[in-house]
Amino acid sequence: MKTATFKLAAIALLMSAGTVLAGPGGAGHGHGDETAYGKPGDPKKPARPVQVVMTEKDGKMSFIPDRIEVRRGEQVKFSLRNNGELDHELVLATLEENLKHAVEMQKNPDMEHDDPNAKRLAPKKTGEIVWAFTKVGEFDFSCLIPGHREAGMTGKIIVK
Ligand SMILES: [Cu+2]
Repeated sequence: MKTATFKLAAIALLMSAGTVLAGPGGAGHGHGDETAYGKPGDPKKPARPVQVVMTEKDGKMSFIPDRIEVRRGEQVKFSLRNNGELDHELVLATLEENLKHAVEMQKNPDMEHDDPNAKRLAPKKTGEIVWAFTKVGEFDFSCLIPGHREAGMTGKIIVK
């Protein structure tokens, strides 16, 4: 019951704040889904598998690993696993976008993501993100649930 209510609230929020919260490149506006940090991957094409584990220990939260190097043009399949006791998410973006998004999340902590660059997982659950890194640069992945990034849940992707 509770979850359903949250979901409805999240949907209502997403609808009312569409422009602010639109996903990568404002998905569905006709220019592909190319973003400053690449684009959603094609599951039919080969991808380098990368395991990322979400953990909590002694009040610290983290991603293991928290630094991933990628070659430009490489497609990566992130296999995510939440080993913690709380919900966690991985949101892939530029650092600037993630910091902005974190502020939105503080206002709407129950906001849920259904974007190709993000995945939220309940404890002990697994999930996947397939992403094509088409641009060189340093990018961010963070858990934007309020307090989690601050507790250490953030990492870097370096595309060379
Ligand atoms: Cu988290």
